[in-house]
This record gives sequence, C-alpha cells and structure tokens, in this order.
Amino acid sequence: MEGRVIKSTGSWYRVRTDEDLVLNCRLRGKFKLSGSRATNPLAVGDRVVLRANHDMREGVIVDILDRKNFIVRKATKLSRQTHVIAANMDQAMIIATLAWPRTSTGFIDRFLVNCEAYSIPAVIVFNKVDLLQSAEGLDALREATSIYLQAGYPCLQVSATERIRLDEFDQLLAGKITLLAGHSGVGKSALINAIEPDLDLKVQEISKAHSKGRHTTTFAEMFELSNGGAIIDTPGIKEFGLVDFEDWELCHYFPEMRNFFNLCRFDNCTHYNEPGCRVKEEVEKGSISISRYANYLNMLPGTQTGRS
Ligand SMILES: Nc1nc2c(ncn2[C@@H]2O[C@H](COP(=O)(O)OP(=O)(O)O)[C@@H](O)[C@H]2O)c(=O)[nH]1
Ligand SMILES: [Mg+2]
Ligand SMILES: [Zn+2]
Repeated sequence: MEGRVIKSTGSWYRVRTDEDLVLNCRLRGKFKLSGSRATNPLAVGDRVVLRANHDMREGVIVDILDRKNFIVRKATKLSRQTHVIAANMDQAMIIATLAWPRTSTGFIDRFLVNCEAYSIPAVIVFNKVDLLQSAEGLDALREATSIYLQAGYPCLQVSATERIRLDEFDQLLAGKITLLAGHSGVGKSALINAIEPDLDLKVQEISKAHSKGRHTTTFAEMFELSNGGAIIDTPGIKEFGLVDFEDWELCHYFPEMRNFFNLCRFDNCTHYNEPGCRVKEEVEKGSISISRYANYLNMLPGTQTGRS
C-alpha cells in the first residue's frame, strides 16, 4: 500500500493510505537515506510504501517515494545536519497582518525568496482586514496588496472573525497541500477553524498572542481539510532555512526582476550600484516596487550581517 505521512513523532508515523485508512507505522529496521544530512528520515507530506498488520491499524513503512520538494532547517545553528520540516507541498501560504501584529515586508519577502528557491508557489493572505476599515487602514492594505500583485503573487484579503472572503480562502486550499506560515498572532488557527470548525484549534487570546518562544514543537503538523486539501502548520518555525546563494543569484528569486537582470551591463550585476543596471532603472520607473527592491538589498549576502 502507499500513503502519506500526516503526523510524525520521530519514532511513530501516522499514515493515511490511498485507500483512506489511517495507520500508525514504524520504519522498517535501520532506515537511512543514503547521502542525506537529515536527522529525520521522514516528515509530514512524505509519500511512503507500507505493509499493514493484520489488524489494519498498524503497519511498517518499507520505502519512501521521491519527494517533489521539501523544506529543511538546520538541526542546530552551527550544525551541517538538517531537519526536514515537510515534503511534497503544492503551495506555501503566508498569513500577514498589517496591524495587531504588523507583519513587515522584510519578513514577507524573505519568505517569498525561500519559496522561490524551493520552487514552491506562494500566495499571500492578509488577515484581520476588519481592523483596517479606516482611510489609512484601507490605504495600507491597498498598497501592500499592490506590491505583491505587481511582483506576481496571488493575494487575498480576509477576516477570520468577520468571515470576509472565507469562501475564496477555502477555494485556495481545496485539493492542495499548503504550507502555512506567519507570525504568531496573525490568525492562522482562527482562519483554519473558520473553514474547518471540527478541528477546533486553539486560538490564542490576543494578550498572549505576541509573546514569543511559547512553541517548542519541532515537528510540523498536518491538518486535513474536508475540501480535500491539507495544511501543514509549522509551530515555532518562523523561517525555513534560507538557502545559500551568491549575490548575483538573489535576483533569480524575485520574479519581477527576471525579465530585466539579463539586460544589465554586467553579467554579474548585483543591482546595487553598478552602472548600466536595468533593474535599478525599472525601480525608478516604478515597474519594480521600491519596497521589494529595498528588501532585496537587505537580503544580499554581502550586505547582510550574521550570515556565514
Ligand atoms: N479582529 C480580528 N481578530 C482576529 C482575526 N483572526 C484572528 N484574530 C484574533 O487574533 C488572535 C490570534 O489568533 P490565532 O488564530 O491564535 O493566531 P495564530 O498564532 O496565527 O494561530 C486571536 O485573539 C484571534 O481572535 C480577524 O480576522 N480579525
Ligand atoms: Mg495558532
Ligand atoms: Zn543590475
């Protein structure tokens, strides 16, 4: 039988088979991915081959199928070993709020760069739009949305509590495996509950929502939805490991720069202050947003502190 890992504790794996059975499984014997630096051989989202016990409640995983994609983070800060967070995602969704709490564009852009680097299509959902009904609030929402639409990312404005555009939110998730990201307190749990009340996820009181470091879970959780989709929540994992790249490569991960970076005077242009830079010209013309460009500069390895 084949199936998908929907929960992992490190020693036990819950697998939903293609026949729609749910089995608790162990890995067969010594199971190591050859050449892998991963501390965990399997993660949620992995497709596996298993053998069910007679009771059809437990089984043994005998093989892992090739991954379409996967995301990792370093096992520890200095370690070369990695921890696989999740595999086989169809898309990644960042939940952002412009207030209570405010998600910075820097955070959004770093997330999007990671998605591009891992070739995972990304969508941006602005939640709590009910709190942005003043003129300034609506302006901020319009501006943020236009920045990301211009860069080529689908955007949706929703409210979990006021049930605004939740049908579209549900449609975005239907039939797909979606990696969910976003700061604590932006309403991830509230949004999932709003479309799938039976899950009854814990929604934090707003006073506690901002305190950091509450989550220590290291394993991502998968929530299956009745629309045929599934959400992978990564508690405590704010950013997945930034892939290593060279200065000149970063622009490859900004879709709106892709039409232009070949037109710069220098092949190895980093679009910082080189003469004849077409990307900078487009920023001046307005076809590349200043906000995205500023965050691009911040992310250039050469200009960023704390990167090795
Ligand atoms: N006004 C408003 N509050 C919301 C909305 N969505 C969530 N919240 C509140 O924001 C807080 C954090 O929500 P929660 O789902 O726990 O955030 P999570 O940490 O991202 O899972 C809770 O107090 C929610 O009631 C929304 O659309 N509008
Ligand atoms: Mg939550
Ligand atoms: Zn350039």
